[in-house]
Amino acid sequence: MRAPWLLLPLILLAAIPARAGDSSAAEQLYATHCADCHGAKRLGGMGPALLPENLGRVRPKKAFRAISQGLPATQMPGYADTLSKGQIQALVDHIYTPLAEIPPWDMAAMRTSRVIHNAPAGLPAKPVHNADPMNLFTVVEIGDHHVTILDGDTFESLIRFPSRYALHGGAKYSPDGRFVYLGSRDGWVSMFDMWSLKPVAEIRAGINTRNIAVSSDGRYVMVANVLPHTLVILSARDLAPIKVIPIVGVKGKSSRASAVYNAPPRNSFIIALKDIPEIWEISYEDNPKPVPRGLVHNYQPGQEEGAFDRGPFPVRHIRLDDYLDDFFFDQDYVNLVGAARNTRNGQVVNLRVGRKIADIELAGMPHLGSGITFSYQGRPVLATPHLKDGVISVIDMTTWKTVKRIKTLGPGFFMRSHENTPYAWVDVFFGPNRDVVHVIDKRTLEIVRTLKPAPGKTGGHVEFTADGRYALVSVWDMDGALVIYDAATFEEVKRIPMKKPSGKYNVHNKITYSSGTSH
Ligand code: DHE
Repeated sequence: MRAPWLLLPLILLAAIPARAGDSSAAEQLYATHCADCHGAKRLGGMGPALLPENLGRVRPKKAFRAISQGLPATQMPGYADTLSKGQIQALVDHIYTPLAEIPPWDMAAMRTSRVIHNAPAGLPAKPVHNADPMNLFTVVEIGDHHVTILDGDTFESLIRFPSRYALHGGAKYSPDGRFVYLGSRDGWVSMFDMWSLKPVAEIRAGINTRNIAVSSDGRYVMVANVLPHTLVILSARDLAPIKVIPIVGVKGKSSRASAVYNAPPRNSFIIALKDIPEIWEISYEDNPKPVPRGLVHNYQPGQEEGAFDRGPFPVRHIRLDDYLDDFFFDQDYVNLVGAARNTRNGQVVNLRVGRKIADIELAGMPHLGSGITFSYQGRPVLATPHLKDGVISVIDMTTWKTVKRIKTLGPGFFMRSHENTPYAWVDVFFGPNRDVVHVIDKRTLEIVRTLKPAPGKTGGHVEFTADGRYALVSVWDMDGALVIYDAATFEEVKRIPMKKPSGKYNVHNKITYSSGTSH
């Protein structure tokens, strides 16, 4: 696979005087020192895009340090000897300034970006390794932008390869578990064959992407973008672009996508939107039912042709009374549950009737894909950490009432479990106790153990092996590790050094849509 982001050549030019706030001098500095690798318009090239939307998680101070000192383990050089502090600050200000117009990223741009590494027709008919293909893990290491494919029985790495810059969100698998699809914040989608251990194809489907989803029939990958305001449908066979759907609401306003998920029993993708109070459902069936354009409830039989979106990929708009840019589903994919923008409560939206059916007590925004569902005293419940409070909400999914709020040692990002374990594991991601992981008994909703995988280093994101016997926890540090615990005794079994491992995704748990993990 091509190296993900290379070289920012150091061009020793006479210093251009610039102070913070002097935009034309900053543009000139950018053109001289950065444009070769990061693109003339900051949209990325061999280096990542340098737009506020893409830099969201990098603080300006860190960007200042990166420009001054370079970035270890990459080919980004330091400019402290070439540029003055004022010039570096001017560059920092420049890259945090939004572009005046959202640049287009159309089919032509996508096609130009597409790389076929190994054509699907030439791939082997069976795995080239002896590991159980159903118990493999894709582990994303964001520290140095690599991916490890891990054997879930031996906990040995089968391959470690460079990824695109800043992969984010869950890795998604083809329904048979053979191919893994990875999305990067910069809009790259990469497809990797877990049987031959070879990359298949890559495409840049957006300038800034939220996440991707794969259809249950294994034919399509949908990409949800922030920049531009589009959804993109790709062929899951080789990432050929099929359709770009502009995100424009019933009132004509465009929106950033928040997330896309596959809804298996519905044969559709469900999309949450950031700037318009709507949820979209897009069927990927061959002969989808026509969907009324605009409001779900406002059509009459006999309306003229143009009133219906007859597909393919027709957009069903579900209107809401508040923004809902974060949700997950019940196990039947009938209801979706999410936090409302007002941050005081959550909403339950029933996909059959196409409207909100309940408000729930879900203050504060959980991180997307953070929660799980399980059975508690014979009732289906959902449990989710909150991004801002040290608490887990457990909510009855029949009455939508809170069953319990479990206090933790700090706000968490991810909660995970498995059908074969009575325990749910949740990290504490923020605050002085960010190095601990709690184990909660699903039968009593009590914390029964608090683990500290690496004192002083953030511990987070748990995923189980296919049989639920082992729990894998990340130590989020450049000098980090994947720590494997026996899920029944909580004893450490193995520790594999890794560079800031973030998410890890088990093939079986993902393709069976286990209730203990994200979908
Ligand atoms: Fe994530 C999943 C959004 C910050 C690591 N994150 C997701 C998903 C969304 C999302 C929409 C679901 C994708 C899916 O499953 O396909 N994340 C957001 C945010 O809005 C937020 C709060 C701000 C932002 O920067 O966009 C955010 N996320 C982070 C981080 O700071 C994390 C910890 C580090 C990082 O890589 O940026 C982070 N997000 C993750 C991970 C997943 C994820 C590891 C996949 C979890 C899983 O098990 O499926």
